[in-house]
Amino acid sequence: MIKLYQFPISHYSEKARWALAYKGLPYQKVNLLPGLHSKTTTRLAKRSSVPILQHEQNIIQNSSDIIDYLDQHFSERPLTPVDPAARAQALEWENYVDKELGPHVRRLCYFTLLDHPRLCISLLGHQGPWYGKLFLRLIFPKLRKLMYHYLKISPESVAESEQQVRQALAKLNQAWRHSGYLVGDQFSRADLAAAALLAPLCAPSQYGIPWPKHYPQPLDSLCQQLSPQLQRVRELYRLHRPDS
Ligand SMILES: N[C@@H](CCC(=O)N[C@@H](CS)C(=O)NCC(=O)O)C(=O)O
Repeated sequence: MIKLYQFPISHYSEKARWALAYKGLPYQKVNLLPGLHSKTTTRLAKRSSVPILQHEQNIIQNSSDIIDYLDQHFSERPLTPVDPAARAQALEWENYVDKELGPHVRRLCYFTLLDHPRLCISLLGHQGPWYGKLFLRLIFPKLRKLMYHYLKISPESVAESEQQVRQALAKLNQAWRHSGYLVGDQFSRADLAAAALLAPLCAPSQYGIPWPKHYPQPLDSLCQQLSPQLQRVRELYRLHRPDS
């Protein structure tokens, strides 16, 4: 049985969920609670981050390593192109969005969410342990401070992140214009990574989180403004993201 240690809210976890769903692989989700997760994750792997995949004796941490592993062990519906040049291109896109997009989307979201404890707790504690939301309520002021520190949230960094997300969206949309896919004319891990890491800005239902109808401000305005540039993300979800 495959197990995925994850946070339902995490967009890097969503990369792994999407890869598993795309391949039609059954798996068990182990939903950890942010703040208490590192007890479990550091017992399993080197770093504290999720996602972590457990399969037979193997433990794989890091979303791109998880996609590598799944393609190596479950070759049907590959996400990594076979042609070496296309493969290199897909990995380059994935590395770009992992490093230059994911952290900025996350910072923009938490900048708003951390000012709205009820909503934030309902997302962070979604489908976690029974005591999760109570625990998060009790530690929220401390958690908020820690997350501000961990995500390096400040007015300057938030402005910079908005700029980075706009730039990345322009670059992705330029590339998507040719065939609708980042590499050749087929869906690959490049599209999966870009769409999963942008998903919190357009709240697709397949992500599996009870998104609010509208985010509080200023995140809602930003999402409204970016909505036309997120069109391909919504399409990729519709075309290639099965429910899981
Ligand atoms: N490069 C990693 C990034 C994973 C990551 O940043 N995970 C966050 C959640 S979105 C996390 O686990 N943060 C808590 C921690 O690092 O302890 C990947 O692709 O898996």
